[in-house]
Amino acid sequence: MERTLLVTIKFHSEKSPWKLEDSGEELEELVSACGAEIIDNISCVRERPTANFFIGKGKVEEIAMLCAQEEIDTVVFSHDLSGTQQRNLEDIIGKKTIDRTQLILDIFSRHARSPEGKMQVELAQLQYLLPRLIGAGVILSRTGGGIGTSGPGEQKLEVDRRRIRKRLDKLKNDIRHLSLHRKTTRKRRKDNSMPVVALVGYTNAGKSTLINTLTGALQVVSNSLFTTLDPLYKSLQLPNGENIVISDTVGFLHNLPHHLIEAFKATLEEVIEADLIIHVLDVSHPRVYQHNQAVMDVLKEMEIKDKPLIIALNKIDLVDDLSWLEHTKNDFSSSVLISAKFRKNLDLLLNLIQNNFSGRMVSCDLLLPHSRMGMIDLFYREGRVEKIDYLQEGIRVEVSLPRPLYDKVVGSSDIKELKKGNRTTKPLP
Ligand SMILES: Nc1nc2c(ncn2[C@@H]2O[C@H](COP(=O)(O)OP(=O)(O)OP(=O)(O)O)[C@@H](O)[C@H]2O)c(=O)[nH]1
Ligand SMILES: [Mg+2]
Repeated sequence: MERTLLVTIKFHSEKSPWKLEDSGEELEELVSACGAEIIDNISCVRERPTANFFIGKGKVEEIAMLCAQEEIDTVVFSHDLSGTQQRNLEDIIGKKTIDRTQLILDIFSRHARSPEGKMQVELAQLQYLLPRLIGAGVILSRTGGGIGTSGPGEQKLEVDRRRIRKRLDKLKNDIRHLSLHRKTTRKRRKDNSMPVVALVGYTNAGKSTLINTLTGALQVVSNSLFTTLDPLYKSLQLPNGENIVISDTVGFLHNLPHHLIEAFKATLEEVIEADLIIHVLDVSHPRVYQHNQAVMDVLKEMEIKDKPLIIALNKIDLVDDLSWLEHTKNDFSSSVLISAKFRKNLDLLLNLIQNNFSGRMVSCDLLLPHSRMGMIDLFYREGRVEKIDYLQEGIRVEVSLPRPLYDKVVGSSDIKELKKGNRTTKPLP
C-alpha cells in the first residue's frame, strides 16, 4: 500500500468557507478512496501562495525530512499546483508530489467502467497534463499520474504534445457523438411525455442507494467517493399511477476540477434537461451546509437555474437529535427528511415529486376504435387506466393521461372524447 503524507493548506487570501480541519478531513477521504495509507496529515497556514514552492521553502524542507524518516512514497497537496511548483517541490522533497486535481482524476480513473466514462476521464487527464508539458525537464512518465497509477498511460505520455492534442480532438469528437446519441434517446423520452427527474448531490450522499430503493435498480453502492460515474435511468411509478423517469449520475465535490465538469458535460446534460431535480444531501455529515453550497455552485456552473428542486435530506437514521433534524429541515425549502437505506419517509418524497407534476395529468373518458388496441398499452405505460370496457362500438377507457399525450390523443380523428377531459388529478394532501 502506498504510504502518503498529506499537506493541508489554508491561505488567508482565499475567501473560502472551508476551515483548515474540514479541508484536511476531505483530503483524507479523497486519499482513502484511492486505497492509500495515510501516514500523516500536516497543516500549513499562510497569507498567500508563492510562485516557486506554493508554500514556504522552510516548510518544504521540513516535509522532505519527514518523508525520508517515514519512508513516504507520495506527498498530496490539498490545493492545485502549477507545473513549475510541482517540479520545484519534487526536486526538494524527492518524492512523487501530486495535487488535488490529480487525486480526483485518479479516483475517477479507478472507477471508470464504461467506454464513455473512460473517455471522459482520459479527456480530463490529458487536459490537465497538456499545459504541464511545456518546458524542459518534465518527467513524462510520471506527470499526470496519481496514487499508484501512471496517469493516462506511459505509452501515451511518450508521444509529443501534438499527438496529445490529436488524441484530445479524437476524444472530444467521440464524446460528442455519444452525446448526440443520448440526445436522441432523450428526445424519444420527451416525445413520450415522460417527465424526467434527476438525482444530484455531493459524492457519497446516497443517490444510488435512493434510486435502488425507489426502483429496484442495481446501481453499485459503496462508502467511497465517486462510485457512480455513468448515468442510469429507471422508470418509476408515482402513487397516482403516473410514470416518470429517474436518473442517477456522477456525484459532486467542492471545487470540482473544471476540466472534469467539462469532460463530464455529456453525462451531466441529463441533469440540464431534467424537469425536476432532487438534491440528495447527507444530513448526518458534519459539513452538510458546505456540501449544499458545493452542489449549488456546480449547478450554477452548469447554468442550471429556475428548475424546480426538492432537497432530500438523507441518512436521518444516523442522527439521534430529532430537534436538530427539524431545525436543519427548516433551513432548506422544499425539503424532506428521509433514509434511503432504511426506506424512511420515501412516501413523503414521492408525494413531493407527484405534487410537482400535478396538473400535468388530465382525466378523460375516451372511445377508441378496436383497431387502436395498441394505444391501450401506451395508456397503461404512461397514464393511469381507471376503467376499461370492450363494447361493440369500440373500447371505452376512463384514463388519466399526461397532458401532452392527452392533446395528441384527442387530436386523432378516430378517437372520440365522451366527457371533456378537464378533471386534473388532485395533488395528494
Ligand atoms: N445509514 C445510512 N447510510 C446510507 C443511507 N443512504 C446511503 N447510505 C450509505 O452511504 C454510502 C454511499 O451511498 P451511495 O448510494 O453509493 O452514494 P452516492 O451518492 O451514489 O455516491 P457516489 O456515486 O460515490 O457519488 C453507502 O455506504 C450507503 O450504504 C441512509 O439512508 N442511511
Ligand atoms: Mg452513486
